[in-house]
Amino acid sequence: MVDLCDGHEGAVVNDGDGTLAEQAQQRQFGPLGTALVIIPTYNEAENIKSIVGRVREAVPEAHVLVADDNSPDGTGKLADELAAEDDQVQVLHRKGKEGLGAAYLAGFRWGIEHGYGVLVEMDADGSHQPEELPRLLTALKGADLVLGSRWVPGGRVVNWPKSREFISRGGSLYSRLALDLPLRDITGGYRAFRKETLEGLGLDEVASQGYCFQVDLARRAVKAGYHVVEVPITFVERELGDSKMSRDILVEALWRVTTWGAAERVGKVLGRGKKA
Ligand SMILES: Nc1nc2c(ncn2[C@@H]2O[C@H](COP(=O)(O)OP(=O)(O)O)[C@@H](O)[C@H]2O)c(=O)[nH]1
Ligand SMILES: [Mg+2]
Repeated sequence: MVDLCDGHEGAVVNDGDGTLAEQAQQRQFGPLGTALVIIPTYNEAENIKSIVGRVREAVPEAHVLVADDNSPDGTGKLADELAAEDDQVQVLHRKGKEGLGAAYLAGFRWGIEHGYGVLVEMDADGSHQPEELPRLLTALKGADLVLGSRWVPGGRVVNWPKSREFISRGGSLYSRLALDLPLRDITGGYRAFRKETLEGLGLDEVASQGYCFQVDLARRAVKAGYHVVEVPITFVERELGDSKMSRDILVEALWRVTTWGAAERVGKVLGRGKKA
């Protein structure tokens, strides 16, 4: 058996001069509670059984919450069947398609209310390999938030069209520069949060719907001073079902990131003015 719990090997703290890593070493991190893996779904009937099975096998102590937006293809019903057979699988049925961000927010709230100590984000389509989750959870022992990262050394993508890689790399680079974030993969959606971290992010004010939801949470975590670690992952493009990525989602991301970046710069200039 491959030991995936191989300490902090491969974990990267992208803070330039190492200050944050040093501070984190001096900090005591509390024990991790039970993990809840939240899987948002919209039309993932072909993938749901496989992904839930893989999570249960890779991390048997973790629980799974499928957050389904009333998928017309019956994903919610299939998830109910899995939940009926397994006490560690639950389903959150939502009224209709409201976007990835809203599904995760509902899942986080459900998980916190039900006493989970770690909340994990994972796509349903197999792009985020459950077999890599132990490495994320191990890194979380010494961090507030762990990002599965395609764009740190050791991270990679498999079967992704060049166009998607370009958009993803560009999105992370633009977010990194516009928002001054010391992170490489800012748009990725394979993450593990401590409950306390989520509670400190002001989730009630998060309005982002699509993929910029991920940028929004990363930005809030860094600004709040949380210790964020990136762990390399191998992202595998889906083989079954369709991507929900759309032009609207990209436009929302570009618009919001630009607005946040501009607001921060104005804030800094005004702050400087006040001190002078
Ligand atoms: N509940 C819910 N899940 C969604 C929604 N949009 C996307 N997802 C899920 O979010 C995950 C990532 O979406 P995907 O289409 O694979 O995006 P891509 O990997 O960027 O092409 C998948 O598990 C989708 O089923 C939504 O509006 N609601
Ligand atoms: Mg996908």
